[in-house]
Amino acid sequence: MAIVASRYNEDICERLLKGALDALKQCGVAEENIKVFRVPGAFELPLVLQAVANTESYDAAVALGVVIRGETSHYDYVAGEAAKGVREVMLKTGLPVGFGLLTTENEEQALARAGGVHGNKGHEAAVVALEMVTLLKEIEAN
Ligand code: INI
Repeated sequence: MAIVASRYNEDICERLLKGALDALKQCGVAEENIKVFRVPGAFELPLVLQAVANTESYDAAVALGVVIRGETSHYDYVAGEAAKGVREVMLKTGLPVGFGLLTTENEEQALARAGGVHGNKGHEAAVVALEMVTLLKEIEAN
């Protein structure tokens, strides 16, 4: 399992990363089978996910990042392109990617989804990535 995590809004992203690592541990994934790659921001997630997919060494990946709306339209480009890019990598390479990218209006909303009252989207994304691995294997076996 590869985890690609953004450094932007790092404190919150670290909480997502902790959630993802906890989920993988709970699901029995050994630490030596988890590799964490860091990218500067969410915009860079797709390229690194594509590089991960191209190694053919990983069953799945988890994409983690936090995009918080600012005063300009930059948010829309970063969040939109990151989401489209992740989908494109999945469809072009067949690598399942758990999508743990928070896109929120403010820091409070992000914190609520990074181990706060709305759960931890990193944890959820990791569980989804594992579920997709099983599902794709099931389909291939039939
Ligand atoms: N990257 C993020 O992950 N979150 C943000 O909120 C953000 N904002 O607001 O600008 C952000 N920008 C950086 C972007 O992802 C790229 O790293 C940068 O544009 C260089 O390519």
